[in-house]
Amino acid sequence: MERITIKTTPIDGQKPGTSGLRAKTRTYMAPHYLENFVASIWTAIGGVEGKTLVLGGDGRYFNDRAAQVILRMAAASGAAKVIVGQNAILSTPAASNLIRQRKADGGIILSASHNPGGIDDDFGVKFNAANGGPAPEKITDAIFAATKEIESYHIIETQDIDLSSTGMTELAGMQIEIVDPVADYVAMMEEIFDFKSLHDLFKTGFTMRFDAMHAVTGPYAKAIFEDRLGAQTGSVINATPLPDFGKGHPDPNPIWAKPLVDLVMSSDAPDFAAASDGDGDRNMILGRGIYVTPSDSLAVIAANAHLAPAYAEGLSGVARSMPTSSALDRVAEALGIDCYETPTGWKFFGNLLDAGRATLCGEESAGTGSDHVREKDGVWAVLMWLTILAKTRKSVADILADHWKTYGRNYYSRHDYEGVDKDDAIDLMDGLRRQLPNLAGHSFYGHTVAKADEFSYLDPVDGSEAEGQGIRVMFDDGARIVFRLSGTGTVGATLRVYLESYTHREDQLAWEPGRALSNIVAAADDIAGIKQRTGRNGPDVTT
Ligand code: VG1
Ligand code: CO
Repeated sequence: MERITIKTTPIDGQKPGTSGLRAKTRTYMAPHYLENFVASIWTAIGGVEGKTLVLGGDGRYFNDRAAQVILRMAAASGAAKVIVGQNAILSTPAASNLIRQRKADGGIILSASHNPGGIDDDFGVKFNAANGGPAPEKITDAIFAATKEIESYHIIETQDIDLSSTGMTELAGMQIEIVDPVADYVAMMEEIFDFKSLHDLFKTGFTMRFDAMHAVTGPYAKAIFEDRLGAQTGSVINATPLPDFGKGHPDPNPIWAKPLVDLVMSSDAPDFAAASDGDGDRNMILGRGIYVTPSDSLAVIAANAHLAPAYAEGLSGVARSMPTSSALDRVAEALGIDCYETPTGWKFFGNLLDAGRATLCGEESAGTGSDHVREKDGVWAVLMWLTILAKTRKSVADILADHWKTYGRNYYSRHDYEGVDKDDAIDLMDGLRRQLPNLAGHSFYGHTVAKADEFSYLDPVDGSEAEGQGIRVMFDDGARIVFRLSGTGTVGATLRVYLESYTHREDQLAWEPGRALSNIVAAADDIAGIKQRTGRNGPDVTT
């Protein structure tokens, strides 16, 4: 066993995006790519000497190899200890929990989340700080700066460490603690929720289907829903994590989890269904005959959070990403609490959660979470819904209908144009930017623009600023269009168009979303010239 120093040169484009650095797996496997990035993380956080880190990932192709490299690099740079999930597996929320529980100095999560996995698909690495949350921009900027200057890195030359059973081991003086990836997480959920009342719900014959999409949540979901709460064996499907997610796209939405949506729309529908993504931080909620949009799910959870023991005393405040619908704002108003609007990406919620300004937060992209960790948490969101169902004994459809009656309804849809030429996408955004000063007062299909701007965020806790976070066109009737480019893709550009309209008229609460949004969709194309600039006739993915 020998500590060696390897000479290297900077690699272009190692800029962390919305959630870590994502790239094609083959890119990550190329000489020095992973090592350069990891060494740059060490540099950005002032080295790892004497520090304790958490390490784990969603089990996708190359997860196991990357974990070995990172352990050898941590040991070579003097880390005191790494706490690693068995077989290098940890869901993202479980990793966040471990960092906090063990008071670690930070952690590395190996995941490209909802992106497909496999040698020809995507891989990713993300650094989380000591609060358990994704590194804020101050740190990700420092990581990127370090990738541009790196000249060498240190690594131990050794055999692979056996990570297949729990316990303690050691590498060149660094302790390695291999932990059960599920146990601590289940213990935390038992503290937040009333498992007995959820168990009682299943005893009534309540049926559920959870699709783990061959990703990381399978073992977590089986342990909680089937083993602890008494859901029928087989309620959790696609429960075995696979390196290529069974060649699926582990993104819980009506496109990629279509079989589950088809099931709830059929005569065999269970009472409740849900799915999670590659790394276990996203969720999709379904009831018999109904798909719950993530923005509505967030609002319903906020309105009913007090039903779960951990939130019985109420919420200090709530937060949502800017493109998320304002359904949450209406709940916050009724509760008399603050509602913060942040840029896309969980890293912007960390300060609000740490400062106790927000208890609950969420994004339109199927992410919901609370201050129990510093990541969004798919299984937690499902338990929140089960709690609401257990305490109210209403159906998912009735819960939504009642919610809309009380607060009005924000119709919502997101249109994604994937693999767009990068320059075309940049031109489209520039074109929008140029129109901003002149849009107010113009009418499109009966909706008049009240205000148009480019969103920027001033963090109320540390005063940091984030600019260029999406173009917003707001109409005087509560409708809104947001345009932004994705920061998680690995090829070309993805244009995201977020569409929203609002009604409180009782005769309009049960429309098809397509009908409620058709004018807004047409307005978006008129304003941005999507068809003309991208050559696309319609979105690739609609959620
Ligand atoms: C997307 C979502 C964003 C989410 C991010 C990471 O980012 O829009 O809301 O936080 O993915 O989620 P973007 O930049 O592609 O729009 V995950 O589950 O992929 O960690
Ligand atoms: Co994810």
